[in-house]
Amino acid sequence: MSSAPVSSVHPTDTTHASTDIACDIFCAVIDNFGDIGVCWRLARQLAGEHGWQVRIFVDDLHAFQKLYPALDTARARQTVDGIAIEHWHEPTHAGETIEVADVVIEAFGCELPPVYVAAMARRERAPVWLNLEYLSGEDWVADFHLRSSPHPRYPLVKTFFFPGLGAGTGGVLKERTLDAARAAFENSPDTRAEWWHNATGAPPPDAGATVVSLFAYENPAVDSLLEQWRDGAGQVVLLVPQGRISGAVARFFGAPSIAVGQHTSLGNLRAHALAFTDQPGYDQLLWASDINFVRGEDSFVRAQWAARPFVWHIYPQADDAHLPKLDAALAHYAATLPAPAAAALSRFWHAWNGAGQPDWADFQQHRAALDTRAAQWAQELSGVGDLAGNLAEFAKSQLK
Ligand code: TRH
Repeated sequence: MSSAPVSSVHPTDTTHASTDIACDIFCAVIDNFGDIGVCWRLARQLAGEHGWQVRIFVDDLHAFQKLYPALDTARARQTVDGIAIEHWHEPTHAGETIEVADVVIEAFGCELPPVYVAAMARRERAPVWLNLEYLSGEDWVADFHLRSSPHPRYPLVKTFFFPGLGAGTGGVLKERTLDAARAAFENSPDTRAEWWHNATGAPPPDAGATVVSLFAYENPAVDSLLEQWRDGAGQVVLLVPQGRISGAVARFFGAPSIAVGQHTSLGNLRAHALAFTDQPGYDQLLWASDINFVRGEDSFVRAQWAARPFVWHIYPQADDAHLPKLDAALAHYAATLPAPAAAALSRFWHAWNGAGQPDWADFQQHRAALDTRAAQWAQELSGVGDLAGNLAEFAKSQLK
């Protein structure tokens, strides 16, 4: 699917840019797309909006290529969109020639190569060393954000940079051009019609239909939800980018798979299989939908900026460590929702994360309140500030 140019998000506003700051980002892909998804977005913002010279070390170019199809997975080194990309062979490799940047970001606690850390210690001026943590809406995050810890052997200090959903945290990533890109998409019937044509081969559905995008891990609740959509009173148009839940959706329709670009229907449910796109294309999918099912970290954030109701399939952790994070996000997101709508949202999110069966009618009866809250929350979250901007400001204060 090609992205309509009017609504793509490219961070190219370099007002107040500082081209003299070099930044290295180290990214180890644990699984899926969130690790590289966040790092790539951050890299593009630091380069495009702040004018930094950015280099990313990433250990999985195949995962990266899914988000950025022009990437050459065979190359050890390449430059795309002005950003240098190194295929990182953990744990010792640190590029052909070790050149330590002014700002060094280790993403999600990945270990920096020991030779690189030793070179950081030898550098005339120690770099600003940041550990970019995973996002959580929990209250403790504000207390730990920007805490630092001295290296046990070297004269180096590492600072913990915590994304978050509330005041006093690092916030979440938001490109300067994002709101304008969304408005352009929403306000142009031609752009939306072109999007539907490119993504699904079909025109936009009738205004009365509910358009749902579905990006999720394997989920035992999906059959129940598909049944409710099939048997429900209103028409549901389901958009499923290729991924871990695609097989279950196809099986519900009695097929082993649904080819990209194909659609299938049962009762009041019509499902379209979509290609996995680049990141700007994924934003457009969120904007084309009324309700978005998202997962992990980055799509969870993008759904919030899309300002529509969403359902979060949180990344499951051992010992249910993810459940307090789910509730913390709900506490922020549902804070000013009327109590019955907040309770329905909480029930639905919990059911989608393993506790009970999702009740679509219960969710839908609060749609007006959920729609209003989604737009309001996007405004509130903007108040925390964009993560790339917050990070750049902190780093610059340390470089003075
Ligand atoms: O893929 P995720 O589940 O990623 C992660 C990882 O599992 C990670 O290890 C874990 O720690 C983290 O979640 C919490 O979900 P996420 O974070 O939403 O990343 C998906 C990325 O893929 C996001 O940048 C959006 C992008 N995307 C596209 O670019 N095109 C698409 O078509 C789709 C569906 C997604």
